Amino acid sequence: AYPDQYPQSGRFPANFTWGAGTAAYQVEGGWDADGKGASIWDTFTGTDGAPINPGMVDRGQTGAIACDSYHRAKDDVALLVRLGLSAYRFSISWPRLLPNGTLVMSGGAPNMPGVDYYNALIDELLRNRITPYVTLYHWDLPQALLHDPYAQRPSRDNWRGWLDDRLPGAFAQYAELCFSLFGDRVKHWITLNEPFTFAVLGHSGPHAPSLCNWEETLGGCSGGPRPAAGWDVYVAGHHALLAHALVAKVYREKYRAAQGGELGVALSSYWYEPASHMREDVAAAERALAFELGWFAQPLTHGSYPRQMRDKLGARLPAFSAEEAALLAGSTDFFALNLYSALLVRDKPPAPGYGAPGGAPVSQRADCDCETSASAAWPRSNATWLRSVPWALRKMLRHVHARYAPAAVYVTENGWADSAASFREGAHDEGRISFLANYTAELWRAANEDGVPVRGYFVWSLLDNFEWEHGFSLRYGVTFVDFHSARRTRYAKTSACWLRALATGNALVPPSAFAEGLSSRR
Ligand code: GBH
Repeated sequence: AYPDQYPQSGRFPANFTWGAGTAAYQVEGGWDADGKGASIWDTFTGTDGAPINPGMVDRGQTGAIACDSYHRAKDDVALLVRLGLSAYRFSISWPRLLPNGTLVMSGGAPNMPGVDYYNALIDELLRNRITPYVTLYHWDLPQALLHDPYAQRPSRDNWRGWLDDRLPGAFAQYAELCFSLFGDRVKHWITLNEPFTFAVLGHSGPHAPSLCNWEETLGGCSGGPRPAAGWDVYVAGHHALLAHALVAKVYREKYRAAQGGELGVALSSYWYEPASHMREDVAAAERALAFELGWFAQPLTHGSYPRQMRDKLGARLPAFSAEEAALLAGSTDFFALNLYSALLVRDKPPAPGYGAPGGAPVSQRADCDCETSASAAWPRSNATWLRSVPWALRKMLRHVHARYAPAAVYVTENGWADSAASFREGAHDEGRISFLANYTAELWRAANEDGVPVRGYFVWSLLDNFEWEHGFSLRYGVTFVDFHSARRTRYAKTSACWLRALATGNALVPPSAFAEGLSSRR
């Protein structure tokens, strides 16, 4: 429900950006169309014929076709137009442009059909006055940059993906290619989507390449003096930061003057709320935030890791050289926040012998010395991790404003999961409307009452799509996609209609007002 104390009306600042988001692997399909190379997700899901990493993706589903957006980009733009949105956040598939990861390994030139695809998408958006917000990396690393035992074609030079210190250079080369190809029309770049997620879930969890698990299969990950999960995630995160820093340097030195664009990194984090007023729990909640948001936000702002991380991790946390620190500090032009939910935090001292040889195994989650939980009062979505905690958005925005003082903030993702696979046009996804209405009310308060310089908000997602390890079982779209139809037919959910009212009115839309509008139109 929409609480009584929420504003019943409220305009957003003029020129506020309302958008929706997707990511290449989640919607494009066309996994090997027209010269595209395999990504680590193609391999991980078994699309390229490699053995599937057992049990990783729900029901063995893959993004081989997904929403077929590779062939239906015009339909997607038409949806955005119908929604009255002024911006579209999508990502570029690195192996669609560079099938083998680098220019040299890809024969010295980008894959032209891939270039054509993104040119056509960008031009179609601009023709419809929709501003592209382009993510360069949303987790689909070229398989060629990762030597792994499951790949059909192991990489030539034993690349180690994000654990490889050559990766930042390879990424900067790919990013520069994108600037030179599309930067005349794209002015908003998100270099990386959620480095936390791909560093942690990709190197100790259920996301590709799940390298730690694979090395475990080969006998490399279990115990020993260097337990991989406790080191690799921080190495991967470090390389992600260095990759962004290199890209920012290239953009500023060679493209910014001519193209006039801006760069950001989309950072995800729960809001962490102390479970009590006890000093230990308050400190634990700050620590939890430092280990998720601060891990990336502080280097990007100040060129250093949070004190709480350095204190706890010692040698497990890589260090920045003075030069790297200088490149990183202030390397974003806007703060991009993916915010969904919150957790309650209690202090939890480490198990005896934690991290010592033979002691309890280290993990990124355990490193924080926190115990987290969700309140039973927070409504559940169909995703276990995602409950509706609207005030989490306002608290997080205030925190970002106070701690990092960015010139501009965009909420680059916020959304709700349902799972009903049977509904059609007009289906009433009340849960999503309630979630979005409450969160946008908190967004409004942050902008109007707290002075946070919020410039835009992107719903996740434009479409139901391939939800990573959950396959197609979780649906985040304001648009329903019929994955059984050959055309991947799209149907507007009721939330699409609500979103249209929000975006075109540039003002809050309480669910009750929306319901009245709906029934009076019938
Ligand atoms: C976004 O991440 C992604 O950018 C997007 O691709 C995806 O479709 C969308 O979420 C919906 O899931 O056990 O606590 O580690 C959101 C951030 C980070 C939230 C990983 C879930 C895993 C649960 N996600 N997290 S946890």
